[in-house]
Amino acid sequence: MVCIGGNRCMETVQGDITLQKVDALVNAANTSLLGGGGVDGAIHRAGGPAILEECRALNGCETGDAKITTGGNLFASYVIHTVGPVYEDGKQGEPELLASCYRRSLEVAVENHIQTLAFPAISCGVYGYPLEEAAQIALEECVAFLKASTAIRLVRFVLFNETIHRVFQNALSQVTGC
Ligand code: AR6
Repeated sequence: MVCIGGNRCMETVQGDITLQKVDALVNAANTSLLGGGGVDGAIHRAGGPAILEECRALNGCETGDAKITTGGNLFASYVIHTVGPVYEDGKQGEPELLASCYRRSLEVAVENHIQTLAFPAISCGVYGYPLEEAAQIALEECVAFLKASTAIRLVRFVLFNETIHRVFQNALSQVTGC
């Protein structure tokens, strides 16, 4: 775990995001917000139909933006749904859009008085973002946010397998110098 300014911490763990005991989970959704596979499917399955019902009222979400629902049956009280970019060649605005997912998710968290949250590796599954680049962007954006704001106490990255976990762990050390 790496802490910034004494009380804002970041960590990487390997595991299933749906089991995390934090205030909010971030979901790697699609623009319809009506569910899908991967982490999106897992969150909707674990949280139950209340999440989808709330999502229907949100009118979708643009790539790079984030919207919030409650957490249904999850331990987490909220789910922040963000939409990562589909990776093409890295020259279609993908880095800015991916950074925006993390920033907007953290902004929505602060607006809703959320203090602890868990992120998956947004865009690193079906959307095909190269892992090292995605991890660097994710960590840089979150570190910058925690340096500028005291509202969030914990950002946990929950990575589904050992390879992705190692990449995010290295990026955390590199970005923070710890
Ligand atoms: N906990 C943590 N990470 C997970 C879990 C889980 N339970 N399940 C999968 N992952 P993806 P994307 C990891 O494909 O690339 C959906 O259909 C997975 O190993 O879920 O942003 C949406 O509806 C990978 O590292 O999201 C969209 O259509 C990471 O989560 C599309 O996929 C993200 O993989 C979004 O694609």
